[in-house]
Amino acid sequence: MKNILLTTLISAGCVSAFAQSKPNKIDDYYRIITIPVPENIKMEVGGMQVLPDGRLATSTRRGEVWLIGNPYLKGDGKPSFHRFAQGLHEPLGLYYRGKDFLVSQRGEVTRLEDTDNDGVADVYDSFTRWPLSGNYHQYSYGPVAMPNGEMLVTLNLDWVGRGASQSKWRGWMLKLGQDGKLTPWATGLRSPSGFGSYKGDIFYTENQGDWVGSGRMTHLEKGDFAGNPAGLRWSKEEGSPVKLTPEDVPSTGEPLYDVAKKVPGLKPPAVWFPHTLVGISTSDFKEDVTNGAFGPFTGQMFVGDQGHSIITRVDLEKVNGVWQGTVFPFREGFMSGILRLEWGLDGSLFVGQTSRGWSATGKEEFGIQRLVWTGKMPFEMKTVRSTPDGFEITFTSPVDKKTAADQDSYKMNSFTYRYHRTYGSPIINTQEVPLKGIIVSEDGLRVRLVVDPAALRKGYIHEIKTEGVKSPDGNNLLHTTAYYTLNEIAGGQAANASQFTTTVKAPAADHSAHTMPATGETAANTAASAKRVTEMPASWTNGPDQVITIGTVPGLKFDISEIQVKAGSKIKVVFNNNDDMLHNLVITKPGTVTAVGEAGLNLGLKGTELNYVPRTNDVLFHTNIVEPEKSESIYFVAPKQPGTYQYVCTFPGHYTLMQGKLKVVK
Ligand SMILES: [Cu+2]
Repeated sequence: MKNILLTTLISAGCVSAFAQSKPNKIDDYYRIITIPVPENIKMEVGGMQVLPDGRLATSTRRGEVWLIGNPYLKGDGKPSFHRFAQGLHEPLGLYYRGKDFLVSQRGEVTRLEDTDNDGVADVYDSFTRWPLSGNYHQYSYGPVAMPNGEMLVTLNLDWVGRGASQSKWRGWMLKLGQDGKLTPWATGLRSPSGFGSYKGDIFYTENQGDWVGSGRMTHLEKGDFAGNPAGLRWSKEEGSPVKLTPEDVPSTGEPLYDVAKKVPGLKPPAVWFPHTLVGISTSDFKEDVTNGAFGPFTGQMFVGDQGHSIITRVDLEKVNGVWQGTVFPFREGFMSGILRLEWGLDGSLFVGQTSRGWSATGKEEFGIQRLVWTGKMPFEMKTVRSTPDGFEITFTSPVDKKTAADQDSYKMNSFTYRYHRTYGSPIINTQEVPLKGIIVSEDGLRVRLVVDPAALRKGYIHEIKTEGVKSPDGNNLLHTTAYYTLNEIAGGQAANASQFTTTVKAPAADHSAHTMPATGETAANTAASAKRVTEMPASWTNGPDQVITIGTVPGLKFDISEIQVKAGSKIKVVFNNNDDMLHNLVITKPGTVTAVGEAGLNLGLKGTELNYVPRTNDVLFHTNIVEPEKSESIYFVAPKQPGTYQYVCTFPGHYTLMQGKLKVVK
């Protein structure tokens, strides 16, 4: 069940392509190995590092530091667990310096040392500290070491129904010297749990929220402002390299890339992780420095996702001095929410996990797993690169030239998000990117997709689907979607039509009919609105017969699990979203809740526009997506047929947990 769900999620609606393929399972290439944790240890991983002697050190949300022996499960296959420190306040980062550890606590970085060599820390020194407001959302991350010996910490914003910086340097990345001195580096951060260096530059990952339309990864140079203005409150403080003030940042709803043209210092992301299409909450990332021990992706990045329990793959390139590139789905099916990634000494990847009291697709409360390459070459898109007139895809092994030259093997769209104070953003400005020509290389390793340069849009995510491309022995690609964030268009030689392997026939007319059918969709939305009546019908002169209030609570739950109504009675449902993420409320026919939830998952690019409510007769009534701290009321007449109906949140990834029963009685 879980595997089916996740495969569907990753392929984002291309299930049929998978169904026709020969069996080609990710397990054959990348295997997940679970490290067994004794029952009495709550290993909610917040920080993780591999020690030079092969042991794995972790810090946990419960305030402990553990040293795990034999994490590779050699010999008798049993790991050992040794508690090195305890009593810390939610340490979400850990760094081993040879003779001591630095760990983040909420309010400081603490130095831990074992001076009497009994294997337990006896020194707990305050290395550096910062003020706290007491807000639950003031997570503190790091230190993360840079190749030049410098260290970085980041401080999460408070959550007060929106992001806020209630104490100094919240929303900032700071450099941390070996002397404990903190130097502000950049701000605009909201929830920066993943950061570090990539090819010498500093990057961090961000989660959807207010001012953040979708997950993203941003290159942070000194003085950059990454988008959430709460931290700008401190930009006038001594030592701040940031010049912007909160008043400089307009909430217009234009794409961030366009606003950045008018607001110097605002930094567009290097890549977007389209929300629900490739994860919902990006976390740690690691550059592949394994020289091939982890497969064919050396030099690329692997990125964790907390909410969807997946790892994605990011391939960056620098075009005109600006970082940009592609997000690919990579591996799903981890046991809990992924927070930390670390390379093992053998080039495998340790995956530190915690649900953190929220919830994740992987249902366990916590876990440590190791992802191992089996040595078999996965058939994947390896890179996607910008060209003056489109994109060039490189594959990990040669393609079948016939399917690779077939125009129906590909589909391209571009879209973006709003930059505004609101929580999240729908997908906006979706446009098809029609193909003009295809050039398949002689060796079958590269395919150039040529489009009209006017169809390329800077600042937009270009979704590239390659569902029809097969290997010479008839296998499909393991993953058939790439999301390329196009900040700059590469220079070089435009393709000449004489080079085309395939010249695409009748591009616009034929394709637009079955790709993003704006007109058909709109009609369907109007029809669906009968299921969402937000004003009390005029005929209800005595008001509703029953008013039901349903709220949300953290951990993907409604605050009531069962409601009872009389058949045919007039009902008002008040849906209050008290949680800090997006939810809806969808009432379904008996026995259809799973099908409706899965259909919501499979809406792909259309999802946000439809509020993740699939157009099916199984949906009786629904709200739209409701932002945190907002409310929506709907009015309907309860079904005449008694029975157990259900209500569910169809926001992708929520439906397996967010369900309740609507009992209709006579
Ligand atoms: Cu939900």
